[in-house]
This record gives sequence, C-alpha cells and structure tokens, in this order.
Amino acid sequence: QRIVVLSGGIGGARFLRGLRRAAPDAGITVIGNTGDDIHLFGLKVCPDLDTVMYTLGGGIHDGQGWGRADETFTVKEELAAYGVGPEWFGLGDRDFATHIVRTQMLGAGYPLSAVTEALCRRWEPGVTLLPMTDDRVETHVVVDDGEGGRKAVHFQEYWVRLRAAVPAHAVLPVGADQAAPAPGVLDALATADVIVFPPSNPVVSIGTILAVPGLREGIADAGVPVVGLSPIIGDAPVRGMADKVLAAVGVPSTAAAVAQHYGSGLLDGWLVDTADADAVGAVEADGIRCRAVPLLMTDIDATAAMAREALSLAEEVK
Ligand code: GDP
Ligand code: FO1
Ligand code: CA
Repeated sequence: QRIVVLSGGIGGARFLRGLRRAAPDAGITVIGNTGDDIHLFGLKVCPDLDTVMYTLGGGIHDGQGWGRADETFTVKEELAAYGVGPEWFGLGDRDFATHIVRTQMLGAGYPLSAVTEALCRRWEPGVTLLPMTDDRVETHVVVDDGEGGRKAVHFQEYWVRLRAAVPAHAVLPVGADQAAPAPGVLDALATADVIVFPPSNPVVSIGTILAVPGLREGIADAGVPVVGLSPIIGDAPVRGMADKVLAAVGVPSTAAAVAQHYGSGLLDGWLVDTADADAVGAVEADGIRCRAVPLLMTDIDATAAMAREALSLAEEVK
C-alpha cells in the first residue's frame, strides 16, 4: 500500500510516527511544507522538514516538539555576544550542523529535494521525505505596522517573535505561484493508494503545500481516497496558534469549518475528535464522510489507533 501524507511540523510528524506503526508494510511518502523556511546567519533552515526528519529519526526534542534532543546553545550565545541576531529564534548547536550541511549542499548546486534525501540517509526516518518544492517559497503574514498601516513579516517572525498575538490580516505563500512541485511529488500522488491530511495546520502547513501549482490537481487526478484528521478539538487547536491563521483566512476554529474549508472537492473523509461528535452531521451534509474518534496523540499507541481509523475511513469511501 502506498500512502502519501501532506505534512507540516509537529502535528504531521507525530501523526507519522503513529502511521508508521499502524502500517509497517506500507510505503509512506511525505510531502513536507517548506513555506516556514527561513534564512538565518547565512544558513537555510527548514523547520517542518527537520521536525519530520528528527521526529521519525529519533533525534527530536520530544517535549518541545521541534529541534534536537540534548541540545546546547553555545553558537547562539556567541552570536549574541557579537550582537548578531535574531535572538528570538532558538537554533541549537546540533541543529546548526544540519543547516550548515544543507546550506553547503545547496551552495554546491544540489536542489533541496536531493539535500533532504542526503540528510535523511543519516536519520533513516522510514518514510520518503520530499519537500513540496525545490523553489523558494516563504510564508509571510500581513500585520499592523503600528503607524496606521500594514506590513508583511516572515511567518517565523509572526509565529515565534510575535507569538501570533497581533491580528493577522492575510497569509501569503510568497513565491508559491512560481514554484514547481519537487521531483517525486506528482509521481507519488499519481501512484498513491490513499492520500492523508494529518492534523497539521490547515493554513500555513497544508494550505501552503496546496498553494504549489499542480498539487491540488495531482491530488484530484489520483482518484484515490483523500482523508484528513482535524487539528482542532473542541473549537481550539490542540497546541499552537492555528486559530489565529484560520481567522486570517476567514475560517472559524472548528473541526467542521476546517473540513468545509478543504471542501468535498478535495476531501473524501474527515475524522473529528469524539468531543466534536456533534460536528459529524454538518460535515457529512457537505459531502464529506465523517467519523468521530479520539484524536489526541497522547502516545504512540493512541496515535497508531488514529492512523488505523484514517486508513479504514479511506477504505469506506473508496
Ligand atoms: P507545525 O508546523 O509544527 O505547526 O505542525 P503542523 O502544522 O504539522 O501541526 C500543527 C497542528 O497540530 C496544530 O494546529 C495542533 O492543533 C495540531 N496538533 C498537535 N497535537 C495534536 C493532537 O494530539 N491531536 C490533534 N488532533 N491535533 C494536534
Ligand atoms: N519555535 C519556537 O516557538 N521558538 C523557537 O525558537 C524555534 C526555533 C526553531 C528552530 C529550528 C526549528 O526547526 C524549529 C524551531 N521552532 C521554534 C519551531 C518552528 O518555528 C515552528 O514550530 C513551526 O515552523 C511552526 O509551524
Ligand atoms: Ca510549520
């Protein structure tokens, strides 16, 4: 069985750990969001690709959900001593090595997809990890500039420095319209048996992947079940500030509204948490098969059970 998963960082990565357990014989291809990518200190940082790679490769800082376990911050302290920022982004020493290798390979002319494959040779994530595109795409968020106007800031500045605590007026995947799917992406979709939207951020993770021209068509043309799991439980994100970017695109923070935002043209099946069982009717009325099951990824067993539910929902809608 060939499973394709569109993934952001923490939500996607944790789900993938459960999926790998639930479907050990499946071939899993991950199409990762690169809209969060940022250039810092001359280095290219790919937070969502790294979160998936470290989580599945056993190198993640588990409690935090991003960055490396057993991390130290000597380089960051030394940069700060030079007055070189930004200080609001926590790059650790071990993580720095990843960005140095990546940047060196990109400088030598390798595309991001080849670099990601090379990094994964060390981490052996047990999935094929593909960036959505080899082209530069950067999510920017339009916020108030404090002088009565508006300005766009990099997604990481909005998310990490501003903690999404200022109103977001728009979310722009800058460069996406000019981007092409990375090698392997359209092939993976065309040969998939099932396509899964994990409980990733619908706007800045999955929305950004879907903004790459050809992706939506590739999913529709695959002609296989497309099933998703809600990142929203009880009208709030399980963690993070997804409600803020959903508001920016005019979508309420409910499990049903997220399904409707994707729409029946894209989604065949949708899982909501048991706490949102009353949303099932509204989702099904929109032509999307819906089930209420526990959706908290408290541990690997609970997460594997979620993955099994997603796969059986896919069988149902086939
Ligand atoms: P990010 O790139 O690190 O923000 O990660 P993703 O985009 O892949 O996923 C973020 C989403 O994961 C957030 O909106 C959370 O609500 C969701 N999430 C995190 N943990 C859980 C969980 O245990 N269950 C569900 N259903 N969603 C979760
Ligand atoms: N998230 C934070 O909230 N603060 C940080 O300092 C931070 C640093 C960081 C470094 C490397 C990396 O791969 C991820 C990092 N993240 C950090 C997480 C990341 O910015 C976000 O989780 C996602 O991109 C949000 O979707
Ligand atoms: Ca992300």
